[in-house]
Amino acid sequence: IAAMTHHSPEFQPGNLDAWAKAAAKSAPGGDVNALNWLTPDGITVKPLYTAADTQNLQHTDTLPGFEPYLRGPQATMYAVRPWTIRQYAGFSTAEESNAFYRKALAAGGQGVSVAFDLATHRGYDSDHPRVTGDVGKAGVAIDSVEDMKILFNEIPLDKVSVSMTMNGAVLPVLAGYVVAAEEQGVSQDKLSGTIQNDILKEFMVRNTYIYPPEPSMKIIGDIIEYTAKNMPKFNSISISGYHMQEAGANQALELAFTLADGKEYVKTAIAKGMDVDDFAGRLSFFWAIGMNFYLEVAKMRAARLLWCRIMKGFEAKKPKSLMLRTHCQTSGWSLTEQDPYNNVVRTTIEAMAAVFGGTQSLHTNSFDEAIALPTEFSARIARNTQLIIQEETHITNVIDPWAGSYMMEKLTQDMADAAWAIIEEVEAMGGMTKAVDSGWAKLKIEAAAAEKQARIDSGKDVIVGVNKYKLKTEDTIEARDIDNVAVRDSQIARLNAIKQKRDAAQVQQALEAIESAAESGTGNLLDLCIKAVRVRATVGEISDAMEKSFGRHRADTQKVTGVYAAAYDSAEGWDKLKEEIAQFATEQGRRPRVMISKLGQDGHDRGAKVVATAFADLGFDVDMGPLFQTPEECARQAIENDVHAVGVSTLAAGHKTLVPAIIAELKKQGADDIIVFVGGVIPRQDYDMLYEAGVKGIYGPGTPIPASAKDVLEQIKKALG
Ligand code: 3CP
Repeated sequence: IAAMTHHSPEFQPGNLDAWAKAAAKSAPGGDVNALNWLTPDGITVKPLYTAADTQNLQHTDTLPGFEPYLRGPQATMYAVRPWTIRQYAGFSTAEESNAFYRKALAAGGQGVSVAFDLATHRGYDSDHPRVTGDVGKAGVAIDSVEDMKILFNEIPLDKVSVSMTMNGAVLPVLAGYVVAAEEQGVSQDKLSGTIQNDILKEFMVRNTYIYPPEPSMKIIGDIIEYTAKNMPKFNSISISGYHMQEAGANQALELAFTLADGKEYVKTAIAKGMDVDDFAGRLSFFWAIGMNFYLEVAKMRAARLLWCRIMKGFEAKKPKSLMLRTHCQTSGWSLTEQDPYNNVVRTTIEAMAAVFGGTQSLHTNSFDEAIALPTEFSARIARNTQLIIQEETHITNVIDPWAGSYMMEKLTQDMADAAWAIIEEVEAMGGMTKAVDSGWAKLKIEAAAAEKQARIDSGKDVIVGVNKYKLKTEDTIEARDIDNVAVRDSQIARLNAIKQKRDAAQVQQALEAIESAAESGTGNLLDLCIKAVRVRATVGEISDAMEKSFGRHRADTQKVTGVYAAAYDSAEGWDKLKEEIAQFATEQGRRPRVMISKLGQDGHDRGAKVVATAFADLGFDVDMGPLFQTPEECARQAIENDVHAVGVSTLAAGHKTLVPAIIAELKKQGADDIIVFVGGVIPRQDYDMLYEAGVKGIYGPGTPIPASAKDVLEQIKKALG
């Protein structure tokens, strides 16, 4: 029988040489190699894989639940318990967000994931003058434990696991959650959940830091220490590659930098005198899952392989210390404003990659997120995407179903090798803190982002509905709008009420204890913050107490050059535009000068950086405003630098407040000849309002940069008469 099956008379299988000859007949230029895809990570993906590709791989005979956990951290994975459906949400007030969570849990959501507003992230109370445009936008406003208690009202914190995406104001927020639970009758040892608490990536990409790197790392050490001792079920950190990919990193870069960040946190905790096995089991990870389907599955498998290798390097012994557990979120960046229902399809494909990759928890984006915060309707479709995969498809019955695929096994190894090479490069620099401090890591990601944008703008990378198969007219869809003024007013009223009722002397004492611990480096800061929150100290007050000795971090605004131009290879329009800009310079005696600015607490600067790079490559004189400017500061800098135009990049829904404010400031400071244009995430229904306020150009997601640059040049010329 064996002989019969091996030499089946039913077919003649052919061999690789014969295949190459047959394939060459239809391959471009008769060359099979022309069918290879060189990924942005530098990995060659071939059109065909065979047993020869997996012959020497060590990991292919391993099992789920066993070292190196490549096939999954649990022996049974989804066959026993599928991943947690954990949808990231939060907006406006604690009352509204609480109502949203409760409805979501009742409709199939399985965990809570809190999005805080940018004022909270950056450690400001809602009454701070720097955050007028940010309160309640892009997340919920939290000023004190009273807000936290409302946020979790009737959500049993001993049963529902809660993830909190917080990095800057991580101490007062985590303390607020602990005290809210305490006042619900739930002790610390029963709390299960995760705090993001990953500051290194903030300095690279997300920018919601408060303090400089060194004290920030001390805070992380204190949190790992406190939770290991008192909150054994709580994941002390969610080491995140997500924001790196969102900022432009390819998969290998995301994987490498994230694992290297993880190494740095492990070193920090060990340096505090902790035993690696006492905390490593509660380190968790977070990946972005974009449209490179095969690469994403391979990335997740490779991540587990490498983390096990890294942790063995630290001599970790417990299985939980060696296994990488992760949350995933489908890519927000991959969503398009154009033809937005396509985003349901994109998100489904990405969710499948996360599931095939073996995620422990998943957020699927809503289709309208390139436009605004999700509506009830879009959030339902997003959640149902996961419920359908879990309950209708039978995908969950098989563990690590891509195992044994020649392609997937080889790609997993290739991805691991590509990332490991970068990790070694980082190690040679002295570790991730150094790589981040020097700006090297950030520039690597920004260069990848500029290259990607150039590939899209020149049509090499296809995005349906954006640079191919475009609709002639777009229907507007319903978008959620937050009345930021009303949220701010109600937050300020509650803050004032708390300040009147509490014992001021107790608060003062608790804040002084934090201040002196920050100063001396002794004592556990989370422990002290919990004590301060109990007596009703606010997020802003606690953050200020530490800022007194830690200081506030200011980032350099370096930018890459030449990368966009090198990757943009549709020369025709490009060269003509460069000539027009050169001609402008001849006529005016100087090049057109633009200032690209970020206003308010929105630190998402991928778009701003890519635009700045591309405009500079075209011949504009480009100033990059620092992050977190107020309109008044921005206007002053624009006038001092004598720019022709200010381009505001806005991604966190602050545009309706901040854009009219910058125009008013320019006028007030006597410079209404400086034109203002806006780019980023702006619902169509807000366009008229912005034009009426005096904006000269609005460039939404998907606008090719050369097109916006040409328009800006025209507007500058018009303004000059
Ligand atoms: C699971 N369990 C099992 C099995 N599966 N036990 C036996 N057999 C199985 N097959 C057990 C686990 O060991 C665990 O128990 C428990 O069930 C829960 O499973 P889990 O896999 O740990 O799942 P979960 O509690 O959901 O935790 C998932 C991780 C956590 C570990 C990833 O960190 C997490 O929830 N992260 C979410 C992070 C997040 O939502 N971030 C939002 C970012 P034990 O614990 O007892 O072992 S939103 C950012 C958006 C962009 C921005 O930043 O702006």
